[in-house]
Order: sequence, then C-alpha cells, then structure tokens
Amino acid sequence: MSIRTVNTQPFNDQKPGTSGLRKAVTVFQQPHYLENFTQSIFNSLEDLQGKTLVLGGDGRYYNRQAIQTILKMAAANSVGRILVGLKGILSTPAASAIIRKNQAYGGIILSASHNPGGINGDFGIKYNISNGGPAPEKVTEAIFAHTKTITQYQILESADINLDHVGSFKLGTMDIEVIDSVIPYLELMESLFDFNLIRNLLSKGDFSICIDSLHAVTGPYAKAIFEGKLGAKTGTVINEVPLEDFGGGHPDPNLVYAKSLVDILFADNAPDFGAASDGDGDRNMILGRNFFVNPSDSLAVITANAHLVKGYKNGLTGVARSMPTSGAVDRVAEKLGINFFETPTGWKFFGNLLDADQATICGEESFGTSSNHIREKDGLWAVLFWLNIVAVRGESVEQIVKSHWQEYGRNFYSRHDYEEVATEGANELVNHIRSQFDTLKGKQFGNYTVNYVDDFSYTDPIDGSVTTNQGIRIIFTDKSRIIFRLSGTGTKGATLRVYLESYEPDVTKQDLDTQKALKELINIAEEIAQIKKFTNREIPTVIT
Ligand code: G16
Repeated sequence: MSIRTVNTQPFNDQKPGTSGLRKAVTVFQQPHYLENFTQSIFNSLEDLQGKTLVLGGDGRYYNRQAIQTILKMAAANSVGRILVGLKGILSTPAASAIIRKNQAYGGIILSASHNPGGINGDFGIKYNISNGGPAPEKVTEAIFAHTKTITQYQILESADINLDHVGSFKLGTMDIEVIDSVIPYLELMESLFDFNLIRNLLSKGDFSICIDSLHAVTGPYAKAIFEGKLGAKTGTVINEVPLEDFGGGHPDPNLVYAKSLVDILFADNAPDFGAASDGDGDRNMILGRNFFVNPSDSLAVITANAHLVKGYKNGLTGVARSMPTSGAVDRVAEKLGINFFETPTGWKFFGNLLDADQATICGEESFGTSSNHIREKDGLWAVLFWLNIVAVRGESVEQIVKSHWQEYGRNFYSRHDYEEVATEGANELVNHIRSQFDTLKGKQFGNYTVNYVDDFSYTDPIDGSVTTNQGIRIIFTDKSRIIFRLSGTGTKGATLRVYLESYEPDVTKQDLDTQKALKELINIAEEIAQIKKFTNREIPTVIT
C-alpha cells in the first residue's frame, strides 16, 4: 500500500455554514471536492499524528463512499486510530458521546441533518473537537482558509474496508475499529433517566407512544431503547429502517415534514405521546395527544422539571438558548436562580458554556435540546426526558405544558420559513430592513411600539470571541419580538426565517391559536420587511 499525493485546485465554495459544509450530493461528487475539504480539516489540526478520530454519518446517499475516502486519507495523514460506525452509521449525538467516551482527538460527522437525501439530495461534512461538540468558529475559519489555498492531498492506495461487521482492521499503519454505537448510547441514556419508571409507564398498556424515525438514523437506537429496553410494544417505532434517501421524505421533525406522525397524534384514539427526530438524530419534535409542543416551550418545561429526573436532580448550573428561541426559558432560569445565556444560532456556541459548567441544559427553537452529557443536541434524549417527566408527574403532555403556562405565562411563538428563495431578493430584504434601523426606533405599529432594533452580536463569555450579524431583532416595548435571519444550513438559494414572539400572562387568553395570537406581529413583519415583494412568495413554505 502506498501513499499517493494528488495535485488539486481550491474550490471557492467550501465555507462551513451553521453546521459544517452542506452541499448537493452532485457538488460533493465532483472530483477532489470531498478530498479537498477533508485534507483541509487535517491540515488545520495540530499534532494529528497518532491520534484517535471518530467517523460516521447519518447513512444518507454517499455516506459509504465518503467514509472509504476519508479512511484512506486519514491513514495517509498519519492518524493513529479511527473508530467508525457499523455500516458507516453514527447518529450525531452518538458520535459526540463516542468522542467523549474514548477521549478521541475529534470526529468527522457526515450529515446534512434535516435536508433531504438521495442522489438528488444533500450531503454534508463537519468536524467535531475533542469535547464532542461542533468545531468553534476559529477552527472552521482555519479549515476554510486551507480550502482556499490547497494544492495537494494525500490518500492511501488500498481496497475498501468492510464496514458491515464489528471488528478491527489495519489500514497502512492506522488502526480501524468498526463499532456499534447503539449500546454505549443506550447506556448513557440509562445513566440519566429512570428507565424502570418509564418502563412501568409504557408497559401498563394505558399510555401509548409512537416514535417516528422518518427512515433516518435514529431507527436502530429507538428500536433498542423503546421496544427493546423500555418494553413498548413492537411497532411503536415507525419508519425505523434508515434509507439512503429517507424514503423520499424530508427528515425534518416539524409539523409539515413529519405530517404523517402529526396526523396519527391528531386522529381519534391517538396515542398519548408522539415524537420524531431528524436525519442525523439530533433534533426532536414532541407531541401529546392532539397537542404540539413548541420547541421553545419544550426547553422551558424540561428546565423547570429537571429536578424530577435522575441525571439532573442535583440542580442545573444554568441554561442557554439561541437568540431566536422564545424567552419562555428565561423566566424559568430567573425563578430557579441559575445562569442564563443567549447565544447565536448554532450548537457550536453552547460548547464553551457547557465545558465551563456555566450551563447544564441548552436548546434552540429549531427543534434542538440537549444537556452537558454530550456536546451536540440530542433528539432521543429529549424524548426520554419528556417520558420521564410524564412518568413522574402522571399528567398528560398537554396538562404539563398548560400548567407551565399558568405558572410562567405563555410565549406565543412561531417561525415562518421562506425556503429556497432567490439569494439576491433575500439580501435586498435584509438591506431594506437595515436601512430602517434609525427610523424604526420608537415607531408605533397598532398596539406595538418599537423599543429597539439591532443586528444581534455575541461575545462569548468564556473565550471573549465576538460573532456579529446573527439576525436582525425588532424588539417592542412589551418585549414582543420579530427576528429576521437567513438560514446557514440551506443549499439552494436562500432561506429566510421570520421568528415571531409575544407574551401572554393572562391564563384566560392562553388558549388562542398561535397564528391568530401573532396576527398583528405577522402583519408588522410584512410591513417592515416587504417579504412578499422581496421573496416573490405569497405565503411561507413552512410554519412552525
Ligand atoms: C443546525 C445547527 C443548529 C441550528 C440549525 C438551524 O442544525 O446545529 O444549531 O439551530 O442548524 O440553522 P439555520 O437556521 O441556520 O438553518 P442541524 O440539525 O441542521 O445540524
């Protein structure tokens, strides 16, 4: 086996976004495209020689080919050992757990998360550091810098490795261990939650659940946990076989893309509890019978009830949420007297807070919640957290959320997405709002008066790094908010996200339909941003 040095030229589009490099599969299939980015990762890492890396992905199309290429490149770049998921599969939370458990130097995760897969879908690659979390901006910037100047990459000439069986192999001087991550992940969950209590709840027969894996990576994990360990009846986990194209679906657990699960939970005789996760298993959607739990509320309820759950009963040091996430959790943090942080969108911004033990639980409006047990968001963790709360309280999901609103008030919250609009129009929209920054302050729109407008920026309290332009905030005097932000995970055109939030402390007014409650703010957003004109769309693609 010999190491081959291949001459190459830079691609000009390899800047990582909110979560790694995500592009159409056809982009990744261009000669040298994956290799350039992989070599740039290796070039940006100091002292890689002899170190251990973790490698795996969500099983989407191109996962297996990419893994073989990365293994051969890792061997050529003197990596000491690679732990690779069986069949190339590692959910993102499992990858984070495996990096931490094995004190690996880092990991490469292959996923485009909630984006569709298949030959015409998307693919992605990201690097996670030794704490198990997504590389912070200074690392992704360094990788990007290398992609702009790369001239060569190294690859070992060898046959492919068989990833279909657990076992150990040698590739050149590098050790490869093919591992099944389901068991260590299950054990980690068992250390945090009261499995006996949840098993009692699920086996009594009067509490039924439905878990939708959307033909993505969580199928094997969910089967082993819910049907295997927790005694839920066979068939509880649906769409459980991971498919390279996710069965043609869009593996995003929200009201639109997980509609078949929503239909089940909103039908007559619906199960008591439903949940879905995304392509790589880090997102979650929680449903009760005929009831949708907004992700921002989910974060608040989890935080408020953490003392009921084994792994968290000794208290939380703090909680962190991304800026566009609703302020529901803020009031819980205040009541508990714990730290509270507001970060930019992107799980990578929670890493320092978790490492410094400033925060225990983190969450985002984009269906992501997790804790300091790993450094990624964790879909099945959130599902188990909810089941543990339900099992302790003996109340329905709806009762738990409504009593939370009663105590803390309700944050009406919605996100309107305009997906794959023309980039030029989206940029013009942003500039159009920015041009009103000076005139909007103090301006009255119906019942709302603008308190201030800004472009959100964040100074990391641990390392002092500053991140700017993280979304335009229009904040009203009653703390209602409209936020405009362009997605950093899309691969076609631009995706505009409009986040809308108002607060209702009056219990008699909390049952209103969310879109109706936010109607006035929705109209103000249109008036300020002229969304229809700039996006050329009459209505959002997705409303959550
Ligand atoms: C990624 C990040 C999340 C972020 C989400 C949405 O999620 O890990 O932290 O909230 O993107 O990003 P955007 O609004 O820029 O599309 P995932 O599940 O795609 O990895």
